[in-house]
Amino acid sequence: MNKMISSLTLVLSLLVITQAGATSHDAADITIHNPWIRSAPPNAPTLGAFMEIHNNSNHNIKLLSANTSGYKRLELHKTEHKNGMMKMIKQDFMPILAHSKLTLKPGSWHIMMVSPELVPSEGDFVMIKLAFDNGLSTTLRAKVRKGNMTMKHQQL
Ligand SMILES: [Cu+2]
Repeated sequence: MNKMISSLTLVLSLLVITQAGATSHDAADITIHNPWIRSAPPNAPTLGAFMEIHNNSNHNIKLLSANTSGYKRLELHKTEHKNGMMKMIKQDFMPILAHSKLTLKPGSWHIMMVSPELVPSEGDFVMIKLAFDNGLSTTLRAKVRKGNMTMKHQQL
């Protein structure tokens, strides 16, 4: 009898934890629009992933990391102008301000996908997992497509 009660208590506790988790990390705080990856030649050493990240909450949120399988690693990058040059700088996080959005696009903020095992073809989808500092993580489906070539970025 005691054993049964303790299992029941465990189940109830788990339910409570699950529900608490759902409210404190409300998925609606962050919404991702238009995730895409710029198509690249089969021997490309890196690929760029782009999207709009909307923060619908009252507080600033940081994107801490991006992950996927089939790549050596994913890095958070920002292309900056320095002394007339365009340079990609690795970032520790991407800031998404309260009630604002961060646009990841060629020549600006982007996720750099380093050393693909196999470069995806145009029309393919790649799953990318994003982790934020509010505990939220979300997996998105990014379509591989042609992007406008920003010549300056290409010269890097
Ligand atoms: Cu980059």
